[in-house]
Amino acid sequence: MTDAPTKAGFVALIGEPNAGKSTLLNRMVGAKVSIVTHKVQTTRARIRGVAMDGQAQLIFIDTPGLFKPRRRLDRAMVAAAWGGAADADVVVLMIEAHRGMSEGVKAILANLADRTGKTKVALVINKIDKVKSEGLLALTRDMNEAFPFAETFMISAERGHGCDALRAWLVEQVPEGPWLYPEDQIADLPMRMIAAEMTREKLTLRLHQELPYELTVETENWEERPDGSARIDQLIYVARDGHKGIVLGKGGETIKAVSQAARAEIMEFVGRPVHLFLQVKVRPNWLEEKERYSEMGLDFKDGNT
Ligand SMILES: Nc1nc2c(ncn2[C@@H]2O[C@H](COP(=O)(O)OP(=O)(O)OP(=O)(O)O)[C@@H](O)[C@H]2O)c(=O)[nH]1
Ligand SMILES: [Mg+2]
Repeated sequence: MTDAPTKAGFVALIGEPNAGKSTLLNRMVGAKVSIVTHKVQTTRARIRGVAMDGQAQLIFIDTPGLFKPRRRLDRAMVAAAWGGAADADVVVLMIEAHRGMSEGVKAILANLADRTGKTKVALVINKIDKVKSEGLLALTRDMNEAFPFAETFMISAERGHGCDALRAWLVEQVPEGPWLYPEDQIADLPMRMIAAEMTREKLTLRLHQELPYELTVETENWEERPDGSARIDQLIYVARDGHKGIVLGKGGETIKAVSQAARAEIMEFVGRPVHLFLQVKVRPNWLEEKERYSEMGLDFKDGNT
């Protein structure tokens, strides 16, 4: 085994919002590096997670969901998703078993050949735990008639079914070559950004409707203390006055619960005590500010990609 040559390559995960891309990335990496919620448009930027499999290193690129962009943030997210696909050695298109060939999936298929060129694309039908198996054959056939997928997998990213077969196939696809990340590195996002994402996940889980979309979280300050703990200050930007009150909650109870949940998760990730301080700021124009985008790792541009 150790005599086998090393391999390394990039696997881009694309699909509609909520398909389960981040769930699959976390499963492959074996740790939570990308946030997951039941809401659409959770992932905003390209997030890389590194998975080791014997002598092979698979670098999974999680991308924001592909959908019809309307606003600037939408456009930046969709551009980041297609950009991730363009950079990869293998592309994985994830669809949801119970939703099948939706309008959104058809829209992705229409662009897939142009965007992926000669790169191999695998079809991954996710959430098979939600459906009876009979329908899956017809879905597989229809999808493969619409696009020449290199392979089709049926999985449950959440429960793990089918994930080993997918991983083994991906290992076969990536080229021989030196590893691109140290063996023990699992993500290439800076810690301050992962910590901000964890807080954004807790906010998204607690807040309703459009609000999660209208806020962003940034780590302002990260201070290592002599006692081995870390003090982390984060800013939550909201676009409207009224949103600040909602984020704080009655008597500050919402922000308190968010802070506790985020702190616990950040602490588990960094493996030492964390003191987390959250502050909410109203910034009506943050969705149009270049700096907010660079903090999220997105390009600030107005193209119609
Ligand atoms: N039942 C079931 N639910 C799943 C499965 N995989 C993911 N989910 C759920 O689907 C929802 C969306 O998962 P995400 O991983 O955030 O989806 P995503 O594709 O990254 O979504 P965006 O970041 O918004 O594009 C979450 O509630 C997951 O728990 C699965 O195999 N079965
Ligand atoms: Mg995601």
